[in-house]
Amino acid sequence: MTWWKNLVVYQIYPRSFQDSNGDGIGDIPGIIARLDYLQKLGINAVWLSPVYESPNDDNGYDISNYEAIHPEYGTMDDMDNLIAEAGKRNIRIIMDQVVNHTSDEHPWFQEAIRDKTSKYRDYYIWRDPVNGREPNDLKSAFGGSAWEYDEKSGQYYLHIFSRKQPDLNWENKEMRQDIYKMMNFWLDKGIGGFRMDVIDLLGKDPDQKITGNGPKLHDFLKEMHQKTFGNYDVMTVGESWVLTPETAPLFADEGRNELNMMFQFEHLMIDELPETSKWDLKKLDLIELKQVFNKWQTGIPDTTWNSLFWDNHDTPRIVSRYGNDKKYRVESAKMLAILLHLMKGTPYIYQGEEIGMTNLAINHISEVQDIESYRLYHEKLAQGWTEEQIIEAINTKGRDNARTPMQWADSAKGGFTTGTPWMKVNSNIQEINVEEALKDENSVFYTYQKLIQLRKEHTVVIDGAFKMLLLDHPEIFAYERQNSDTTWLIVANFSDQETKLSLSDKEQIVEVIISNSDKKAYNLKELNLSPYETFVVEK
Ligand code: TEU
Ligand code: CA
Repeated sequence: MTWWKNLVVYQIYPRSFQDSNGDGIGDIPGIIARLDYLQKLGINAVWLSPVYESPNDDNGYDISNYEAIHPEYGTMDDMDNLIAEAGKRNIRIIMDQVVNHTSDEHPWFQEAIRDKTSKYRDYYIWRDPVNGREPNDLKSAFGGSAWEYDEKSGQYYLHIFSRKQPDLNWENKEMRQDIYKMMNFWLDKGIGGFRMDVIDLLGKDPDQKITGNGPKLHDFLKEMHQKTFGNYDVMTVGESWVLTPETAPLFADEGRNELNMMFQFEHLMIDELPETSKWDLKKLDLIELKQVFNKWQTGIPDTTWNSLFWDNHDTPRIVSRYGNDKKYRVESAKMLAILLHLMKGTPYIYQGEEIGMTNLAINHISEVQDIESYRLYHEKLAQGWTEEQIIEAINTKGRDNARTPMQWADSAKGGFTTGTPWMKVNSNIQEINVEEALKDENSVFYTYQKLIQLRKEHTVVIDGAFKMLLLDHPEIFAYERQNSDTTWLIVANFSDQETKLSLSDKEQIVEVIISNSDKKAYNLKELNLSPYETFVVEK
């Protein structure tokens, strides 16, 4: 079954979606209360970021009990209720699965650290010191060494993320069986599938300093498929920051019996200087962006399915990043939506993207919530960056940009919570909020709604071949989708300047399928596009 090719997924970051009890923290009853809104938008699956028990060192990506709901988010009954209520609205719940690491407060790790001879010791990755120091120079994704010393046993444990996120040892068979059992616990609840966190790290060989795509990775994924989701009609999507068109099919090609699709991030890494980090900024080059999409749309086998996304809980808001969040916020947000949703693959919308929510501007480190930005701040200060430079980097690329409370009404109190929100609310809430968006038939919301509808009504959106046009044009992003009976042309002026263009030798008037202008038709011979103007027509 490939039902997941036909739908659009909506990602919920529960902490910031909807609070129901006034503690300022989003929760599961809050999500249930907003299901009608999601149904109106038209999505048919929700990817729910972690709601499990967690000390929240990394906002839930550090799990201390995989089979319990964090009391902040509600109870297991609430969760069952969410699955059922969503099901009534034809929405399936995709659970976030973090199986590369647990929290250091997980009972397995607690046992492992308490008793060196416990069977749980080997559920994690321990090494003796080398010359009185860390076993090697592997770095944590959040800065500093990936090895943490445990005084009591005189050994180091591995943590690719924070030291409160010890890596699981996938070489240990019993550990793997325990994880599979836990995954089946969720599958038996009738969930719609899994989003697998940092899935490429499972086969790591830390002694060789191999983290991503290690030698046993695909054996583990095949085993996981066979023991868990392979036995259910669910969808799976894996996350990998180092994916290439060559490695994607290894995870997601139809015959592989591993995952259904992968998240790759190449299109979101081209505004940084090559071989540096996400904090070293570079201006977006549209031609480069088009090359990346072209590569992923045409450079992988037909049997490997793409996922499509601009935003998630780790990345800045796309309208602030590749669009224009000031004068042309609405136009550019619609442009970005149209360009992405009509490519080949399953689109994902991150909460708030559908109303064009923007980045957050902070002035001071005390306003930062995210562990990654917090660690960065101290690391860069030590390296001699000025405070201003760091705050600017955080405002541009920090993860908090995506994590501000959902803007439901013209004040947080009117929508997200009746209490004090757990994190800063964006100051543009009066102008950008769901209530306003629903009232305005020209809002970004209705463009997303229509795109979702088009996918349901026109197979060309799902199975049409992709052909990039005008690859070397510095302002235009244009492509075609074509199947046996239909050809769609998608054209965007990806710039804040007026742009003239001709796409036909003769007069050719074509009717609009969707656009961000009020024109009903376009003459392909003579196009005069205003900033960010985007249209789709049948040829
Ligand atoms: O993210 C994977 C990951 O590699 C991130 O650290 C990413 O590099 C960073 O967010 C970019 O700024 C996943 C989750 O999506 C993220 O929220 C978690 O922090 C991380 O795994 C650890 O579980
Ligand atoms: Ca709450």
